[in-house]
Amino acid sequence: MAIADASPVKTTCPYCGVGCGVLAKADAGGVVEVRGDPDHPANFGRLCSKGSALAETTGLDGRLLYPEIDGRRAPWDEALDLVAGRFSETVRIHGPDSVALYVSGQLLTEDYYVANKLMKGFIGSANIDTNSRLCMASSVAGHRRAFGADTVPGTYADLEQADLIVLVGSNLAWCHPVLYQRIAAAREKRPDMRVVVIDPRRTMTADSADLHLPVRADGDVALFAGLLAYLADQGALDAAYIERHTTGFDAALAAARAFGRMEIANRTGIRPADLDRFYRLFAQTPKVVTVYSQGVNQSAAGTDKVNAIINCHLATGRIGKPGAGPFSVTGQPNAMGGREVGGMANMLAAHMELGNPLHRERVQRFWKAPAIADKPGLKAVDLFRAVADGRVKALWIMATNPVDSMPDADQVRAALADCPFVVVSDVLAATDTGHYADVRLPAAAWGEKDGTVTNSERRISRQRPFLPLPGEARPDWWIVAEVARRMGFRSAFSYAGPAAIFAEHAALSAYDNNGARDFDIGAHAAIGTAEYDALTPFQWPAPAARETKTAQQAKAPGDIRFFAGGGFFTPDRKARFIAIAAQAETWPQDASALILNTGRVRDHWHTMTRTGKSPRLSQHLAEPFVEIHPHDAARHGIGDADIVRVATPRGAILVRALVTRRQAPGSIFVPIHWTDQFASNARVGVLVAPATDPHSGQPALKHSRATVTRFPAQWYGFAVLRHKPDGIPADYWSLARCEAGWRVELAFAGDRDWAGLARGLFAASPEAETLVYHDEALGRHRFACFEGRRLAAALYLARDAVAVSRSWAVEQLAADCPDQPTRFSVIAGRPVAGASDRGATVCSCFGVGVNQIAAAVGAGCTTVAAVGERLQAGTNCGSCRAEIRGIIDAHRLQAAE
Ligand SMILES: Nc1nc2c(c(=O)[nH]1)N[C@H]1C(S)=C(S)[C@@H](COP(=O)(O)OP(=O)(O)OC[C@H]3O[C@@H](n4cnc5c(=O)[nH]c(N)nc54)[C@H](O)[C@@H]3O)O[C@H]1N2
Ligand SMILES: Nc1nc2c(c(=O)[nH]1)N[C@H]1C(S)=C(S)[C@@H](COP(=O)(O)OP(=O)(O)OC[C@H]3O[C@@H](n4cnc5c(=O)[nH]c(N)nc54)[C@H](O)[C@@H]3O)O[C@H]1N2
Ligand code: SF4
Ligand SMILES: [Mo]
Repeated sequence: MAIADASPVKTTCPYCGVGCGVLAKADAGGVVEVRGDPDHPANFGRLCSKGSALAETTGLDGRLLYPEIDGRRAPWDEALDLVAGRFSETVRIHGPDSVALYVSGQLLTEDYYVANKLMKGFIGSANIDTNSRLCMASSVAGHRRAFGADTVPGTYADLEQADLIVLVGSNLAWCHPVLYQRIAAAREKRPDMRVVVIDPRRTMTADSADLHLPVRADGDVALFAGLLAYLADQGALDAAYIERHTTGFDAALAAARAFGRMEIANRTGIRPADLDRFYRLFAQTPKVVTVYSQGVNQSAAGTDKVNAIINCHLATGRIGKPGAGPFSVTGQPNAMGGREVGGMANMLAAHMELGNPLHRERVQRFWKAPAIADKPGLKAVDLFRAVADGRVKALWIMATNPVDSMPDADQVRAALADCPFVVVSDVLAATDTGHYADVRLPAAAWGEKDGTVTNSERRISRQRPFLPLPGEARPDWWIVAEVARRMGFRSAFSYAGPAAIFAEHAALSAYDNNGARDFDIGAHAAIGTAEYDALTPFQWPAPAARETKTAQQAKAPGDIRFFAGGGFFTPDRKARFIAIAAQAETWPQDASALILNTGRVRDHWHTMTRTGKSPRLSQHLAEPFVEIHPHDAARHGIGDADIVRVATPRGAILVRALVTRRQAPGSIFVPIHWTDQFASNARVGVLVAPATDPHSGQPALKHSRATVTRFPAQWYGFAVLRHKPDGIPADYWSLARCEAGWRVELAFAGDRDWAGLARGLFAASPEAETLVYHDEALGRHRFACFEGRRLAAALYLARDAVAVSRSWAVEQLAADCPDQPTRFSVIAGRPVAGASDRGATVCSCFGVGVNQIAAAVGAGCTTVAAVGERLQAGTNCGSCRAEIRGIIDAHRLQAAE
């Protein structure tokens, strides 16, 4: 993948909050190449599987290229006038709180800034919330409780300098893979470094840890309360730090002690010996970083979990020091930028407080705004409730797909269907949310858009375009500004480009600041277009030279960490310990129900609007599934690869069973990625209750109660198709991109007209030749359709799971089939585990399958490096190394048996 001639553009990966630098370019024919930017301090050239496959996601198939009103193409002027008119009219008749924006951590900072400004300063309501509410609102609330501001104290380098890394509710190997790789590289250099993973599931991240604590769902508060008490008992506190820089320690310790050993054992479900091992390790290791993510945030006790963790770091003074601190890693590429512009319903711009009249007055003065929101707006779950009951009458959704990603997702869908006016800005024409839009606005996508993002370590990087704007797509900031201007706010939204917006944002961060607020990038307040275009990644704070007073004074020059020497953003400049009482366990005690945990897989991103376009990324896990422990599977009569109905009082979905001991008994895991665009019925949001954390309003997306039953499938099917099928008449189906087309899994509760089904799916041309094979006795039907020398489509049906190798079948779409023997071999199907069958993809960079790796291991490759040498697997992005190690270990176990 050499990028030669034309110099590539330095930009940033649009996926996770690691914020890796990417070198990208497109040739004259539009062929895109990407690789890691060796100069970017987040990744130093590394990329994960998703980042490496970015070039496969920039095609225009499925893009929304023109504005649409009620499904018909409309000129921009008409669409913008309509949106501005309806919003203005609704505000005039029903007041500012009758309209709302629902935005996203995938907007650029400039887009986000303009949307927030329009809503809070010009419409005069704080009804702007974001999918970040589902993502890290609990971390924000926890930071603000403890530090007085939403400050992430540490940096990525701390992960390499630490002697102990504790990963809480974080599947770093899959979700922040480049950070995981940085840790893995540091461990190779310093084998004494320890990693502890606290997660109910045995994830790929847990596989490579020194200690995995399979905590019971939401046992984290008890676990860290136990740690605080242990630290006090063992004399492992930093009394000087507590005394000088904090308040509330005694109350926090008393609350922690109130849990007691028994209670902690019950709530965590962890063996006391393992807990002690972890507590001892933590107490004895000064350089410890605790990384946490959605297993912490997405909980009814999310904010308490965050503060339970921070309490332990404050108590040991392990914060803001090299190799030590609590570290909330953010999910989306610009979650942090959204926090900086104050894009949530309870925040104000530039880390100012909506509840503080001085701050409100200051922001209004700076914006020269006619109004300023004077109370918090509705948080995501409440926002959609207000849409449902008619309080919100006009809603504009940008860069997020709430019909899939919200809890109680069918209620969200119904609310949108009933809402008088829905606008959706998206890059794709068909999404589950866009379906309910009155107006669809085509946004610029990654590679086309131009602006900045902030990663998890407060580093601001440019996203730069290397592709032209297709069709009539426009940047999100432009769309918002045009609507604002048409609502009558002309001068405040007359930006020449993103540089002007960024400069205004930087100026506001420094306005009346003087070190009183953490977020200060005043050094860039006068930035011009040329400097903006040349801007290299930098971390905040970056105050203008004259402002390096007060709070910054405590720091050594160039020190980019916070709080090692105190200087918190509370009125007394001290951190606050939070006394956390045990919450009553309120789960319904339905013995047959299992805890439903939800989350991510390695190679897909959220609702698959981008990764679903990549053949490589779609091969790792090609179907929606439920992970279930063998005991629970047996108890409910479920076998591996059965279709399972997972149900809660809110709804039911159909997914494939993946029976595995990685899942703890009593709980199941379903990934979040499959939407109505890719599966018959697998939107897990439909099942999840809209319970929220009382402090942050973040929904408890990892903890519902669900039942499982085997779906009584009589027939199973598998198809490969050159063309995307248009409507699939099966009780269960799921669709995935592959190299030369699409692959489809199917299941049926009863008999069908199989020939008719094949005809419908194939939609073949009249010249096509179809071969057919029936075996009534064995219960098999097979159809293969050829156009010229190529296979156009094949369908395999069986009474049991179809035993045809998926990787082999997918390859046949691209193979040459000139004569009857090769055509009959397609109909015959290569059985699973056949000699040259690659098996399910493990390494998506080089398309290496599980069977190939197993064969290499069998032939003597006993290390990940040796497998890499032979097959290349794991040698590019490294995201699959944990899986390769798993295959080696399994082989070793087998050999020992
Ligand atoms: N491949 C991939 N990477 C991504 C994304 C993606 O879609 N795909 N999305 C990005 C985004 S926006 C985000 S927010 C991050 C999320 O990154 P992560 O938070 O790492 O991912 P999740 O899979 O949501 O959840 C993490 C883990 O929390 C565990 N967990 C569940 N309940 C509990 C509990 O009570 N206690 C503890 N300790 N753990 C629990 C789950 O078992 C799961 O393994 O990933 C980012 N990176
Ligand atoms: N049950 C359960 N639910 C969850 C989670 C969970 O763990 N469990 N995780 C939650 C979390 S942490 C998150 S972050 C959310 C993510 O959930 P969503 O934000 O709903 O998911 P995405 O697929 O990222 O949606 C982004 C949308 O924006 C579009 N888009 C992409 N780029 C642009 C752009 O530049 N401009 C515009 N206008 N549109 C663009 C995409 O096509 C897509 O439709 O899901 C949340 N929901
Ligand atoms: S870790 Fe992967 S997904 Fe995240 S920013 Fe880096 S390349 Fe992109
Ligand atoms: Mo997220």
